[in-house]
Amino acid sequence: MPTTVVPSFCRNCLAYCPILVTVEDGRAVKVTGDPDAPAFEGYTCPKGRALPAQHNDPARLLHCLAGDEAGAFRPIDSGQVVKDVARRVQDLLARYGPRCIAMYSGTGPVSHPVGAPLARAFFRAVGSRMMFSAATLDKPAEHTSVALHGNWQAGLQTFETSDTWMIVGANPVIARSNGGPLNNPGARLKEAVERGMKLIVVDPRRTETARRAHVHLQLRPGEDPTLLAGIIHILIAEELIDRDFIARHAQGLDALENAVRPFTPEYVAARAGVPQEFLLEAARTFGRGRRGGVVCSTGPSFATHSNLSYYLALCINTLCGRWVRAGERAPFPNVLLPAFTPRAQPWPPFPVESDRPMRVLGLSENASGLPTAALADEILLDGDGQVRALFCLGGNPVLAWPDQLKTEAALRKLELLVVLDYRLTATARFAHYVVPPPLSLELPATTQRVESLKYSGVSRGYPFPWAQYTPAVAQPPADSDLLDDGTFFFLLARQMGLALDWVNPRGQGPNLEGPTTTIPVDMDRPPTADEMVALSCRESRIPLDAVKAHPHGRVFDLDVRVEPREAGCEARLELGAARMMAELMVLRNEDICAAHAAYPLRLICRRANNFMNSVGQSLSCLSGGESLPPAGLHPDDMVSHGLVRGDRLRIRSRHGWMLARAEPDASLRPGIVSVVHGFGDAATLDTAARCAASTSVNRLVDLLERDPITGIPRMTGIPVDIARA
Ligand SMILES: Nc1nc2c(c(=O)[nH]1)N[C@H]1C(S)=C(S)[C@@H](COP(=O)(O)OP(=O)(O)OC[C@H]3O[C@@H](n4cnc5c(=O)[nH]c(N)nc54)[C@H](O)[C@@H]3O)O[C@H]1N2
Ligand SMILES: Nc1nc2c(c(=O)[nH]1)N[C@H]1C(S)=C(S)[C@@H](COP(=O)(O)OP(=O)(O)OC[C@H]3O[C@@H](n4cnc5c(=O)[nH]c(N)nc54)[C@H](O)[C@@H]3O)O[C@H]1N2
Ligand code: SF4
Ligand SMILES: [Mo]
Repeated sequence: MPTTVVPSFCRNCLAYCPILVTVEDGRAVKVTGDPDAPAFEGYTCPKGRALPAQHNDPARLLHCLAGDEAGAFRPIDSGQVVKDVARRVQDLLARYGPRCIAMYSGTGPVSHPVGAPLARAFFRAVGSRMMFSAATLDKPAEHTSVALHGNWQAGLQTFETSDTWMIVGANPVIARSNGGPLNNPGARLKEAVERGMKLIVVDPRRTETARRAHVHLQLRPGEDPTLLAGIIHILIAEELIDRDFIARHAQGLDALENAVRPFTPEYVAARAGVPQEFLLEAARTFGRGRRGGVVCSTGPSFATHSNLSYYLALCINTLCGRWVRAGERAPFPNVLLPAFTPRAQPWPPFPVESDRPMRVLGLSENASGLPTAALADEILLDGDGQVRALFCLGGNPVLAWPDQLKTEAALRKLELLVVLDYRLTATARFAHYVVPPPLSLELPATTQRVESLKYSGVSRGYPFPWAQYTPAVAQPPADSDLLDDGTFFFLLARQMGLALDWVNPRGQGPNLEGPTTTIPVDMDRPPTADEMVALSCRESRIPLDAVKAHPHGRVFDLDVRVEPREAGCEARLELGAARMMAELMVLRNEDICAAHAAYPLRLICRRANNFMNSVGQSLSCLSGGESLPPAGLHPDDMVSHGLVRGDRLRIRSRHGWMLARAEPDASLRPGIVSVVHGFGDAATLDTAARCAASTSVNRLVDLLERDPITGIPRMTGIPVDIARA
């Protein structure tokens, strides 16, 4: 077969960069950026370029596996897996009812987003609400803050059109994350600064992003809510707020003003550990700017008071009136999502907690969904409603959930664990069945998933009408027996005699852009992956065929204008949510001098350019064969601990310990250890795995300090000590 070069896009992370794939005999052999894709300029990162290595990885699973009690696996036909799992699920349902069947979906579905709707449909069909996801260990406050504050239907002013921008605990240059542009973020940031944008970055590390900042607030980890309250104090005191916007669209200013009164610049600067003049400069720069936004990511999400940090960030946007107004071009007009009418009006707040409690940890189903932090305990606690079967859809709980040893105990206790993954991951090693899917380049996809990021928080996705479709460009390996995630759940449902329906998301919580439609799925034969893509785009603004006509993707010529507030709309953004005002008081009264003599350093996490969470460490082209995660330390801390670059380091928290590789990093605030998350293996299996297991940062994380609404544990600013191992 000849060699061809075909356009596609990378689905490793939610930037979905356009790529060119060189295909030989149906196999992907090379990936480069696609210079013909508008807006991305041929940009890719090492993970994208490693797609062929991932697809051709000798460790890739080509057949389903069945595990036995001793932890050994044997290949098994996919049809047999479907029959076995169906029988076991039916038996559990008959004995314990639907609540005993749960799902955890991780970041894997980013690579194949149209599988998840059928997984959810399966759960609806069996009557179980027990659908958990990585989103509640990631940025659950994106949802709770919107529930408490409300959201703006037309969206936040965009990075592209702003003259100030504040990024709190994100590093978009490396993570293509919330906070910055997705299309070649390094170049976009450089351009923005050159055209005069004043960037404000809040991060304990002078990151690749912070290097472009006008003001970098290199705060103590976890002091984000203090710092944001301080900024609000200054904005109000110096009258840098948009009183006209507030009067028309918000309420609760007096309560907020009172609650932030004790957060004086002196107090905040001392507590957060930043120079007072930097704090004042940041607030004034943002307040005096014409357009801009404050956005948060994992930094403040992993700290305590995460809902409050995100809430205060929304309050700053509202105080400064940074929401898109009537007559302006709508920043997120939907291309492959259905058309809607963006209006210059709020979606009102909604209840942040439901009256559906978990059995454990005092948590409930909440605006961010079901708290994954509670799932291990839900499995471990005997009794009515106990979770006994888990479907793990593209996730790696052993490395991603807090308290690794508890996670492993829970997975071991399950009566049925089905892991849908392409490798025998740390988690899959506990499975009764492992079902490998075709990989991304072997499946069709669209960029719709990135558009729907705006349904999680504010300012996410492409703020321009970009869309692309890719067919499958490579073939699954010869003689493989793979099931994509959607087909697996379809076959399982059919085997159990269930009918599925397809529902596409239309918004966040009760705030919908339009009515959701339910499409019955033809249960006679499994839909092909392309038919699933078509279902997801059934009501798209631009028909899928029109997007397919541009194989390199296209910025569509959509000029959707924001409509004014509707007559009769009473909705207001809430600046003084009682729960948040009370939490500000708690924050102010915290004993910040509480000593941690035995644990003098603070652990923070970060992403690395070569890995997507736990994916990539096993590919030598990305890891360089290194199995220990890098742990950055300020050079002074290296010296005082007698460490040199490359030393094996033992990091200990009150909960556990891990091994890492010491790296001097002058960009860090002194007193901090910055570890890349996602390394490791299962700790309670064989000896070989046990050595690797000690490199997971979740050995150090426990559930004692957790958010009262979302349950997300403290994963940054963890008191630790270090020693050479
Ligand atoms: N201490 C600490 N804990 C953390 C974090 C941290 O920084 N520190 N980060 C948190 C965050 S932000 C997140 S999002 C979570 C991550 O939580 P998870 O999503 O549970 O972990 P990942 O490592 O991203 O696992 C993704 C899995 O999907 C698989 N996969 C990839 N493509 C496909 C596909 O097409 N189909 C299927 N079925 N599987 C696929 C991969 O092989 C991989 O095993 O961890 C959280 N936990
Ligand atoms: N290359 C790469 N890209 C990824 C991923 C990956 O693993 N690798 N993972 C994807 C996923 S699942 C997610 S959720 C996103 C996450 O995207 P981001 O949230 O941008 O993740 P990071 O790059 O780790 O940036 C978090 C920053 O928070 C800082 N930080 C730590 N503690 C604190 C604190 O207490 N306060 C403040 N203000 N900052 C703090 C860290 O120093 C770090 O620079 O990235 C996605 N993209
Ligand atoms: S940033 Fe890297 S991993 Fe993410 S889509 Fe682009 S090439 Fe792929
Ligand atoms: Mo994440």
